[in-house]
Amino acid sequence: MFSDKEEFKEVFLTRLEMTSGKSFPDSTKRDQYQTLGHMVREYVSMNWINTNERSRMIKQKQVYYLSIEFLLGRLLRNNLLNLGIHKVVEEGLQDLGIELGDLEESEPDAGLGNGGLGRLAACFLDSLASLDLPGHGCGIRYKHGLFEQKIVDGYQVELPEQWLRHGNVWEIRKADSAVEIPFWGRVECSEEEGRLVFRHLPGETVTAVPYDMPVAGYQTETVNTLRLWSAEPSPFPQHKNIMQYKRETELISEFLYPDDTHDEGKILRLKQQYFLVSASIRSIIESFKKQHGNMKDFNQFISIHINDTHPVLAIPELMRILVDEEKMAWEEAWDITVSTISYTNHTTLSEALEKWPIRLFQPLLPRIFMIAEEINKRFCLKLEEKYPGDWERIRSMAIISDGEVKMAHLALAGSHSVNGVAALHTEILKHREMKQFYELYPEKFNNKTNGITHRRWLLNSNPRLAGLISEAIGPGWIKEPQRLGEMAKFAEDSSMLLELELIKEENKQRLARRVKQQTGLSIDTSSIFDIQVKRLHAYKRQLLNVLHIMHMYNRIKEGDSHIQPRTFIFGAKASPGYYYAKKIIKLINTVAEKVNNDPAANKLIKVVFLENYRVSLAEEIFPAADISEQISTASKEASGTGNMKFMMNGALTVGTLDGANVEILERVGEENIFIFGLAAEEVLRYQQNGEYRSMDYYHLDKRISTIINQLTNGFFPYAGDEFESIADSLLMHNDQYFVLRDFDSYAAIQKQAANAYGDRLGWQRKSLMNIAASGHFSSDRTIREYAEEIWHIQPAASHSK
Ligand code: 26V
Repeated sequence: MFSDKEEFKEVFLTRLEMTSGKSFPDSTKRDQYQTLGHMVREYVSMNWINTNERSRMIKQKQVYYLSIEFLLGRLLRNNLLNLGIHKVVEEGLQDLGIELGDLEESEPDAGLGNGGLGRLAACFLDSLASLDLPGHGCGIRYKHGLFEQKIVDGYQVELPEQWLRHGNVWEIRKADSAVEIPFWGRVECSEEEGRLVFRHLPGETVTAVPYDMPVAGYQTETVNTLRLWSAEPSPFPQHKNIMQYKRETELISEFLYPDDTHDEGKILRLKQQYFLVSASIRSIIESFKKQHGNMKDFNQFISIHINDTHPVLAIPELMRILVDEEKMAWEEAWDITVSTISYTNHTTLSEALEKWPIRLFQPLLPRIFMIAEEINKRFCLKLEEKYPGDWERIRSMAIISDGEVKMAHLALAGSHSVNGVAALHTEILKHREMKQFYELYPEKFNNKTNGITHRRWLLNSNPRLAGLISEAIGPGWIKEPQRLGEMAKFAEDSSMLLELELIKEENKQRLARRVKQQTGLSIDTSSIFDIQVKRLHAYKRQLLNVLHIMHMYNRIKEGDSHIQPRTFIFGAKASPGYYYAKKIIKLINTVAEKVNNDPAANKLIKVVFLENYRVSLAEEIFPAADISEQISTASKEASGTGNMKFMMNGALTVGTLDGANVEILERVGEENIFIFGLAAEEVLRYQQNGEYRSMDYYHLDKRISTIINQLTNGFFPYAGDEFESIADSLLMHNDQYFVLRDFDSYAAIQKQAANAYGDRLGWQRKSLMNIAASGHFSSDRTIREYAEEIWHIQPAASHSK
C-alpha cells in the first residue's frame, strides 16, 4: 500500500471512510492522522512478525531494557522515515490537498518520562532497532504522561496530560498475555522433599496487561518491541470493597511520577516499580521457556538492563522465580541473576538515590523483602570475610541498614556491570560516590557515555541541514554517524559556511513563528539565539543564566551599547513540589516582562520562556540555536544529552567542565566551545574544606551586589518579597551551587561568545566543526558499546532494503 503513490491514496481514502465513518471532505485532521497511523502500524506488522519469528528460530540472545520512563515524543514522522515511506506518503497526501506536517501536529507526544533518563531510553530503542540488535523496552503505560505546563501570571501551573484521549494508533493490546501481580498478604513456609519452600499468599493481585508498540529501525527489517504494562483489576474477585480495589489498582499506571525530587505517595511508587519488574520478568521468562526450556541457560540468552535503580527489584524477583518456582539452589540462582542483570547509574546526587523504609517495603512485598534480606545477609558475610572487623564499612555498604533498603546497593551487589553515563561521571562514581563498591568490585565498573539518535535529532528535525550534509558527503552518515567527521573538510569553504548560516536563519524563523504564536512576542532572528532547555533544577543553574541577563540589562541601562543583540530562550518544567525551582520560573518570567517591555533594552535583548517544554517542541528548538547553555555546577550533571542535540545542530556550547561537556570539548577543540567556571575537582574541594563564602563575592563584586539587591528592593515593581528565598539561597545558605563563584567567568565567556558571533564566517566555521564532531555522540555508538561490552548481543543477519 506504500509502494506507489496512487495505491497509497486509494487505500488511504477507503480506510479513512471506513474507520471514521465520514466522507473525505467531512473528515478532520485527526481522522486523517489516525487512518495514516493505523496504516503505518499495519505495514510494520509484517516485519514485526518476521523479527519475532527469526529470533525464535535462531535462538538469538535478547536484551530487555527495563525503564520506568520512555520519553518517546511523536512517532509518525520517525516511523515514516525509518520505514522509507515518507516520500510516497507526503506526495500522496499532497495530491489529496493534505499537508503531512499538519497530520504530524495532530499526534500527541508520548511523554512518559521526566527528562534525560526517559529520553535516553527512547533514543536507545531507535538505535537498537536501527543496528539490527535484538533489544526490547519494558515500561509502564501511564494513562497520563508528564503534566502539561501552563504559565499563568509568570507562575507554573500543572494540568493533567491526556495523550490517550483519542487512543494510541501505535499500540496493540495483548490481553492474552496479561499476568497477575501479587501484593500484600503473607508468606507461607513448608517443607517439600527435604527443602524449605516459600509461598507468597497475596492479599490482593493486580492484572498487568501488555500493550506492545513496534520499534522499527532505520532502513532495516528489524522491528523490536516496546512493551508497556497497564494495571487493571484482577478478574478474580478478592475484595469486599470492590470500588476501592478498582481505584487503587488503576492508580498504579495512572500517572508518571512528575517528581524526581521527592517520593510522595511512596507506596504507590514502590507498587509501580514492582509492577513493572514482575510483569516484565514473567513475560521474558515465558517467551524464553517457549524457545529454550531450561532456566539454567537463562543468562546465555537473556540480558536484562535496569535503567537507574527504579527497576532494581528485578534482582530479587528473578531470584524468587529461580529459587521458589524453579527450585534452584540459591548459589546457582544468584550466579544466573548477577550475570543476567546490568545497571546504569544516572546521578551522583546522593539525595536522588532511592532508599525504601522497611516498614513500607516489607508488608507490600513480603517475599521479595525476605529475599532482599537473604541477599543482604550473604553480602554482609562476604564483606566480613574481606574486611574483618571493619564494621563501619560493612554498615555503610549493607543493602539493608538503618531501617531502609538501599536500592543502589542492591543494584551494585546483584548485577555484573555498573556504568556511569559520561567519563567524568563514571570517575566520580568510582572514586567518590561508590568508592567502597569500586574497591570491592572493580571489574563491574565501566563507562558508557550517553548518546542521542541522530535520526530524530538531526535527520528528522533539521531536514535542511541533513540535506546539506548528504549533498556534501553522501547519505552514509545516516547509518554511520561517525562519518559526519567528513564535514570538517569544508571548514574553509565559504559557500558551505554561508549555506549553514542560511539554514540556521530559516530554522530561527520557524522558531520565531512558534514564539510569536505561543507568547505574542516578536523576536529578531539576526540576534543570537541563546537557549537553555532542560528540567528546572538548582544544580542546572538556570539562575546563573537569569542573573547574567539582569546584569546585561543593567549594562544597557548604564548606556553600554556594545552589546551583540541576543534572544534568551528558556524551556523548563519544575517538579510540582519543588518550591525553589518554581521560584526560578517566576523569576525568569519577571525578568522577561521587565526587559521585553523596556524600549531602552528590548532592541538589544529579549527573554522568552516557552511553556510546556517537551520532545516535539525540542525538535523545533535545537535546530534554531546559536548558543547552547550547559552551565551546571561541575560534578553535578551526570552527562546531559541536550548538550549533544544542540551540538549536532550546529550550536556552540557555553558550558562548564561537567558531564559529557568534557568529552564535547575533547572532540571539538577549545577554539570551538566556550568553557568557564569551576572544575569538578575544585567544586569537590570546596565542598570538603568548606572554604567557599558566597558573601565575599557579594561584597567584592558590584555587579553581583546590584543584581542580588534587585531581587528584593522593588526593582521588579510587583514582586514584593517573591524572590527573597532566591536571595537567601545565594547569601544566607552560602550558595550551594556556586552561582556567585562562577558569575565572573560566566560573564566573561559570554562576552567572548558575543564577540565570536560578530565574525560571521568564523562563527559558522565553529558551528561546522561542532556538527562534524557530533557523530561520536550518536546513541548508535553508545548502543554498540553496550551490546559488545555489557550485553554480548549480536546484530541479526538482516538484509538492508
Ligand atoms: C536529579 C535530582 C537532583 C536534585 C535532587 C533530586 C534529584 C532526583 C533525580 C535526579 C535525576 C534523576 C535521574 C536522571 O534523570 N538523570 C539524568 O540522566 C540523563 C541520562 O543519563 C543524564 O544525561 C543527566 O545528566 C542526568 O541528570
